[in-house]
Amino acid sequence: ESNANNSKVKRASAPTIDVRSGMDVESLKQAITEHLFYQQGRNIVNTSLNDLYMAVSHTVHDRLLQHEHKTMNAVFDNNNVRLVSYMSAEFLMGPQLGVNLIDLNIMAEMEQAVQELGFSLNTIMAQEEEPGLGNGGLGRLAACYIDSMASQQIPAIGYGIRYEFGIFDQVIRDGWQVEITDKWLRNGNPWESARPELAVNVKFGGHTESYLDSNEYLRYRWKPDYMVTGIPYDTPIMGYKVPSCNFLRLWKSEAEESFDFSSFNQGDYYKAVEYKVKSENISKVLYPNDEMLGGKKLRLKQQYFFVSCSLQDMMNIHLRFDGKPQDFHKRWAIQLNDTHPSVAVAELMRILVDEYHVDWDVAWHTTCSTCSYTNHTLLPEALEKWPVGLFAYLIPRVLEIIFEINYRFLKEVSSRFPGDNGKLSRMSIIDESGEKFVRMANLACVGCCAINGVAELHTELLKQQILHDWVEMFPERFHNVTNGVTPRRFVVLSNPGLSNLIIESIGDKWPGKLDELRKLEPFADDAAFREKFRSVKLENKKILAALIKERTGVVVNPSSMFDVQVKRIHEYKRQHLSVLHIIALYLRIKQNPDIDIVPRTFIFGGKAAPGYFSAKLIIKLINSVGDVVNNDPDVKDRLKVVFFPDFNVTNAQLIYPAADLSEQISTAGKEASGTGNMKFSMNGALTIGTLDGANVEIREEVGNDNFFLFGLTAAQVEDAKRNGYNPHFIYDNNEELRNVISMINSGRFSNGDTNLFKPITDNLLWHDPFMLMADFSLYIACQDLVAETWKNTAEWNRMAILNVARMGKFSSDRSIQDYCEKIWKVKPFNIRKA
Ligand code: F58
Repeated sequence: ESNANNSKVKRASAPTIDVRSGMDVESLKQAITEHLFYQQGRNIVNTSLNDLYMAVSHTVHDRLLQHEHKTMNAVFDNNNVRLVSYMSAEFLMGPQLGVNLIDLNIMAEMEQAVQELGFSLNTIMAQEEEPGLGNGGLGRLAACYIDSMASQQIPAIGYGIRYEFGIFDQVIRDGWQVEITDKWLRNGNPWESARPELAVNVKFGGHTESYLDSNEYLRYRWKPDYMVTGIPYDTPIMGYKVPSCNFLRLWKSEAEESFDFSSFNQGDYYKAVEYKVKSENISKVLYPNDEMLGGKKLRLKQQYFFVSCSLQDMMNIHLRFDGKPQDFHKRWAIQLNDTHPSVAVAELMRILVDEYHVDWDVAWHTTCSTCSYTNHTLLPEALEKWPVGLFAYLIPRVLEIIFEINYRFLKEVSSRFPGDNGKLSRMSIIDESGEKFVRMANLACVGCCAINGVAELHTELLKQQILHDWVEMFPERFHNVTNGVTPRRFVVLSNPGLSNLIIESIGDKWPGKLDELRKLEPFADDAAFREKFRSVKLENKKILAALIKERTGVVVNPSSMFDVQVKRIHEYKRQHLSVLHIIALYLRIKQNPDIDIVPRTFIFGGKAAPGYFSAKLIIKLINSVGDVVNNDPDVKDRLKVVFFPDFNVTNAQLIYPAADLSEQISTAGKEASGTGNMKFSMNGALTIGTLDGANVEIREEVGNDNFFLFGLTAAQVEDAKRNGYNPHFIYDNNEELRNVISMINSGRFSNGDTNLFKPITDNLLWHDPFMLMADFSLYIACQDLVAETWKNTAEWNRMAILNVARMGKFSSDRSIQDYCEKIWKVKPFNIRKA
């Protein structure tokens, strides 16, 4: 009683405290303390670090919800707003607490609040287990884009799958990758809210029937074998220093209740349980393949499940605005992140035609006007196709609709290109060259009003190569939108030292308007500024060095050049080309131990798909070379090789700021864009790279003199292939290359085992599909130039500062503006003015 009275008295004397939305230190402290008690049942004196992390995050989440609520009210009050639906099977979000504090502009207040409670914010932030719901670039791009849409005040929802297990955790045992299940939800997730009242059902299996409706129209209905319920989980996505807050809606699959003990399970308990397991399995795990996709039935179920849930949800929202079903495209612009959600084209047709009885032609116009498709790869083996039989078995009505779309489309092709049977069979949605497949890229190209690549070179190659027929048919559909990354996460949050230095020099507008960084250019010639820049980098390298020691046991020298390649492990990305360079340097030292050589620390990180043998062997090779080089007294610590385990967004945030040299060395024409390349440059690393993906545009922006270019061009790669490329000939004529390969084959890095790395060296000598042999000498020469440049510290830092200053183009804010103008025709919606 007296306590309650006391607190009343207290409140009356401190009227400024607002536990739910106050942004001042006192309100934050009180909110944390209350969450700690009422949600976690703890006091500040007996709290665990995780309970404290939960309380701090709930405190921030409360504030986000206020913004989300206001944004959605303003949007739903306005009948003329077109919303964006970003559909993606992956969202590689990374930790949430830090970015949300930056977006809300309360980092300093929270630091102080937590400190006054006796803790450090960094320790609390380190507690967060990141949602790794993506493989690599494609999933991370989706995360950057929903950040930028909120910051640009574009009303948008990200739609995807709430995988219970995200991308596996990687540990290294005896130099090999071992995969561990990612239990990211084990300690709870304070950022999401389940919305069971918005659940929807998705049909699977069974058969279709025709019937006559009350107007005597012939209609079809789908009698499924079973249904699965999708439960949405929402995570607020705050804009940077603006009041707009969107959300990410991820679907979890559950058994549909009425089916549980329905007639088909009547009295059969085990069958009912089996059905429950089968339903929950759909959103259980993310497929960890970063390029090739096997014809896995569960993967197709995942795709259809989240697409159907999302479209039903979007239709519900549309109808709530009093829209007519056929006006769906006026309410929504859908962006398909690769072909993974491209079944949306057929599913939207099914909803319009079967469920809302819209005429086919009207529905087709609505569908095509709604959907757009982004392609992320030129590698033919990565183009998705599904056996027709699997489609028929899982989603029979959707397949019928695809057949109908295809029939009508092929009629159009033959009338436009009479007699061109080659074109007809290449453009058909159904591949009939052998076993029949549904080609998902073709479905997307038929049913989307816009198709885009992710960098200029990539878009050009798309038009010349895999989508050539489509350009001839629909030239107006093609666009380029060069990728971008969010500077809030990858500079402001990851690199506070650099951010503060930039703010001191040019003010604090740049994180929301990255072109402002141009104002840094004059500072490149200012020796005092260069010195501060160098010292920020050195501090970042010390932090990374400590972490490397902790995670790998290897001691590295922070003043050596940090030469970094972090990305998924793949032959086309050529991590092994960098290994050949390391061995070449090692050989130079062995041949002449007193040689003057620039001290370097080679840092690798990245996951290999669990079934990708060659990629896993490359990881083993990196670790094996490291074991020898790091422990050879002749090297005198001048070279160190580190494989940083479990590369993820959290680790990335510590790695980019500490890099001196960024390795972007894919075979020209193979990397669609790359986005790590942008994150490195923004943090003041220089790039050594090929003319591939967005490297081309990065070099254009930073200037040829501030970029280390080497290697064949995409056109030269194609020419060499056409003219009979002979890697062994190159090997025979290059002594350094021969010595490098012989050293691997001698068993020097494999305890005398001369067979372990044979699959790699044999492949290079006899096939070399990614042309390492062709680029080897050019790469080595370029690396020698890098080393020469490094010796001139002032010059190196001048170049690095110019890289930072010229990265404006690569903010994902610019990419989103491009999508808005070229593709979505959507304008920012200012909720304050609404
Ligand atoms: C990547 N693709 C591209 N796919 O390789 C990269 O060049 C580009 O910058 C990035 O997309 C963003 O546009 C990529 O990450 C995947 O991870 C897929 C996951 C699902 C299976 C197929 C590959």
